[in-house]
Amino acid sequence: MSKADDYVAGIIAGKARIAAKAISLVENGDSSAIEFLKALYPHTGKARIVGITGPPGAGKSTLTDKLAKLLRKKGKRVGIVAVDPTSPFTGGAILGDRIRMQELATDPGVFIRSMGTRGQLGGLARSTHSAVRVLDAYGSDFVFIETVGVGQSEVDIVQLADIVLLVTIPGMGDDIQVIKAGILEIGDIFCINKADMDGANRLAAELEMMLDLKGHFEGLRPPVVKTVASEDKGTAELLESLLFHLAEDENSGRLAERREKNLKTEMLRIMAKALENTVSRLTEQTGALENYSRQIMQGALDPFSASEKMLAQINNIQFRL
Ligand SMILES: Nc1nc2c(ncn2[C@@H]2O[C@H](COP(=O)(O)OP(=O)(O)OP(=O)(O)O)[C@@H](O)[C@H]2O)c(=O)[nH]1
Ligand SMILES: [Mg+2]
Repeated sequence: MSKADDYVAGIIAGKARIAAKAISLVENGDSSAIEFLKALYPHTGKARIVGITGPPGAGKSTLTDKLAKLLRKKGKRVGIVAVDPTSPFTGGAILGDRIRMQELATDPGVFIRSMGTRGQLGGLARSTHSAVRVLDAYGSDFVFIETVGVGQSEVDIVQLADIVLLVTIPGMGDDIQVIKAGILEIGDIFCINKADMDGANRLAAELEMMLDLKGHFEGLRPPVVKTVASEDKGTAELLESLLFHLAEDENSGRLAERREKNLKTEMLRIMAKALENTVSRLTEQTGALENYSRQIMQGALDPFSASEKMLAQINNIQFRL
């Protein structure tokens, strides 16, 4: 049995240690990971992938913790990937999240993983996609991906998740402006957390009004749900909304449509990455950049023709995570 087969067998047998090791390989960009990811793919697709995004400190982790506990009561297995854009560290724990999710961390039906984005500005960790696939094959019924909603990460999470829960909080002043500028397109469910603070009702009314104005929705109209995550209030209703939305999307075919669309984006990303990797290896190994730039400087060539020549030398595409 190959190493890849060992990983696949361990992951689908629900062995936490092997799943953790597999995610580490993926995080380290180990090219051997591609082998087991290929073999793992047929074992994926069962988990529902839930993106949770919103401003820093909005209560995303607290909400995830509560939703996960409710799902555990229903006998569901839960995977959680917390992406921390500020952390250069990977594999380890984000202390705050671990504290907030301490009880969950000892539950064998829950797998929690924190990932740093390694200095990539915005966006998901490069390996988030693959980590989610591992947790899917591992037997999670739901995989939550928590990201801080800054710039690119919102867009990225839409391209990965089956459903996106957008968390907002009252009292952020012009925050609603941010919502207007495109957030409306991203959330499938709007959660107004910290509803114990002033302004929650007004924020809810404003959101509903903006949804009225938008008028047209590809799937269900996004519900607006108020919660106080720290007191576990409204969280059961939030979960209801989430499950209802997912069921509707599945029945209407929208879930499959969305997954297909996301797959296209993923393939484009894989190919772009592979070409970039192949080009940089080629130019490093052959010193072609130096050669050609010299020729261009001497007036013997132009950058397009030089690039054409270099690309023509590629006979083997090297994939990278
Ligand atoms: N008043 C109030 N505080 C809350 C509520 N939910 C969470 N908190 C508190 O808000 C703080 C931030 O909560 P987190 O769950 O860490 O928020 P987060 O969005 O995951 O934060 P980052 O991951 O750092 O962006 C914690 O101190 C929570 O206890 C709520 O509904 N009301
Ligand atoms: Mg958090």
